[in-house]
Amino acid sequence: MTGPHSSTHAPRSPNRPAVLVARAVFPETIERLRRHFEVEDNPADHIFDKATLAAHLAGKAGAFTTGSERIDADVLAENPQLRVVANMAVGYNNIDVPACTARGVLATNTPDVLTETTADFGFALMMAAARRMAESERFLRRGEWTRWAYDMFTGSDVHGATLGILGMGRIGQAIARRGALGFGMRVVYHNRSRLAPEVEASLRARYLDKATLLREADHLVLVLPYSAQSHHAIGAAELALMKPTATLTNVARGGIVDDAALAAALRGKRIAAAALDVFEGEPQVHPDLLAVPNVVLTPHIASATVRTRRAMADLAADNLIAALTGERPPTPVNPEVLAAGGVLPPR
Ligand code: 8YV
Repeated sequence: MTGPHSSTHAPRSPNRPAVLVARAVFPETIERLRRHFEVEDNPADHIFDKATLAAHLAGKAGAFTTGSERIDADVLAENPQLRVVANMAVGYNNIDVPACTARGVLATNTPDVLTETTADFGFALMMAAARRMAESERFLRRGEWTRWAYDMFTGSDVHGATLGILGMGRIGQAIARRGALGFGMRVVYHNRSRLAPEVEASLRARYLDKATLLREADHLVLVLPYSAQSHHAIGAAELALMKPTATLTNVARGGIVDDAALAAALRGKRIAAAALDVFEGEPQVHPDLLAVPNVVLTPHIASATVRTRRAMADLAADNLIAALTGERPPTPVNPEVLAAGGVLPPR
């Protein structure tokens, strides 16, 4: 939706804004930002703890962040000069947006550019859980495959099954489309707000209350944003409502699922299988999840194609450059800051 729009001939001035690029990113992204800003980058890709992040932000008007940097009220208070936080992610639960807004700091994210890529991966994970791909591959690698058997790694069908989607935003809708149109699935969903009838019709999706969704889904996929409200949206009580043959896939955020409760449900065959790309406290993974066989575990890579990661970096850079050069950033999270005229330094 956006592309790099920088000039190679941007004027150099000692008064150029300073920005921090908090994690290693594409060298081309750094080069582009250097045409506009004094850039402190992090090629060694250190993960900054809170105090170190706050210290590196000293004197910076902008921050290029990822999900691993927490921009909270303390970090903002230590850096009153900060004007823009451009997050290279669609999710922004690492940023205290109300605190940003209160200080006139613009936050931006990278929606749309990762929708289809993330939906591909969510669908692949769901299929992997249903058809026991990771579990059977580990069995083969252990040298345990000595003969065919009629019931070896029998899973459950994806085609024609009921696909349940919790969180029907852009990525949820892209997964629904794959299920309905590609695999003949019956799509049911729950979301804070119900989709317009014509959107429901195009996705062949039926709205259900959350408990009914949990009861009806053969394959439940979580694609909702993380917030205090969605913390442990799937815990022991919710897992108890699911079919014993069901699978659960999470490509949203750690913390939406109670990982300890899920591990217990998988161990007890309360549900058949799960597939997780995100974890509470990642990159740590709950040891009980590592110990159960019927779960596919991937290291938060749903958006990880070369093209999409590049598009995310480009969009985060578009936002940072626009916000600090008097243009309207393409994807603000708190546009009320722009409306209040709060973000831009005097030109
Ligand atoms: C990112 C994501 O890889 O966009 C998001 O919200 O979770 C992933 O695509 C990760 O957050 C890095 O910033």
